[in-house]
Amino acid sequence: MRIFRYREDSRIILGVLMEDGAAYRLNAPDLMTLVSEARKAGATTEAYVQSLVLDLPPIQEAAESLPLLTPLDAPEVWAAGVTYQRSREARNYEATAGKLDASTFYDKVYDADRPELFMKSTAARTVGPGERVCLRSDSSWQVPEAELGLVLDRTGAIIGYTTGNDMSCRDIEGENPLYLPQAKIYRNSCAIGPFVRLTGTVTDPYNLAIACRVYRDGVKVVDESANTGQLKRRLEELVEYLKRDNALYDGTVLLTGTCLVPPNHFTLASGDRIEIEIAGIGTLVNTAVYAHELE
Ligand code: DO4
Ligand code: MG
Repeated sequence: MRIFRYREDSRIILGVLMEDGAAYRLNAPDLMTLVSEARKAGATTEAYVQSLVLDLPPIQEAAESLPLLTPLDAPEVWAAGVTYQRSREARNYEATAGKLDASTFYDKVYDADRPELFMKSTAARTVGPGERVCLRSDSSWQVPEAELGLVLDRTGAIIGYTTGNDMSCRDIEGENPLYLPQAKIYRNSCAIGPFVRLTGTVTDPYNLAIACRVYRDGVKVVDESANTGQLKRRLEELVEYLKRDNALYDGTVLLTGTCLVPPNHFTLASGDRIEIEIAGIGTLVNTAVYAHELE
């Protein structure tokens, strides 16, 4: 059961895509309102949504063909880093100019109890499906990072899963880890959506195929795939550290780190089409452009 939003004329409509492929409009303003209405009714969100659509006619169009938006306005997007061996190798490469015998703080954080967590984005910097993600004008080594996103409520409960893109500048981070915020946070540097799959309908979040493809002038130039089974940490462990002495807001998204890094020679170019697919969760498609091209 997947929650989404789409635009109809000037209105934003909340919808649900059921396991049988039928989609319905929901009479609620947003996902977190649904969650709180379900709690008040003493039901799971899944059961509550099921009861809402019981006598409704399905939407005529396929959900994927609607003008989809971010599935929620996440007030904050946080991200975990170096949670997969693949990410550890990539960070070591960019930080040591390929001298992979050097042990780095990336090795340390991979094995440490405390995970790397950082603030990734705010609602204003986060875009949805079909929108443009941005490239920095002062970086020449930029990549998408395909990540499983957790949608959290204010207590840290995992409400559902979404697809995320943690756009990153490998040269800026590689030059000095203190530049991480600049390598990670800038205009349109984060994309999420189009769906939030409700937690109760995901059998095993540690067994999701994840793929990242980049097309340039219609030609596939990146084609990487992996599985969330390679995640070094438990999801609850990441949430527990995020919550610690912190305030969480309903609808916070936590990206869980990337297991897919394009080959080291690759950098994104303006006009590239980025597709990130997580099996059963959804495919997020964005085009990369320089920030000045948004005007
Ligand atoms: O250490 C920097 C960030 C790593 C990251 O974003 C990831 O592993 O996904
Ligand atoms: Mg990342």
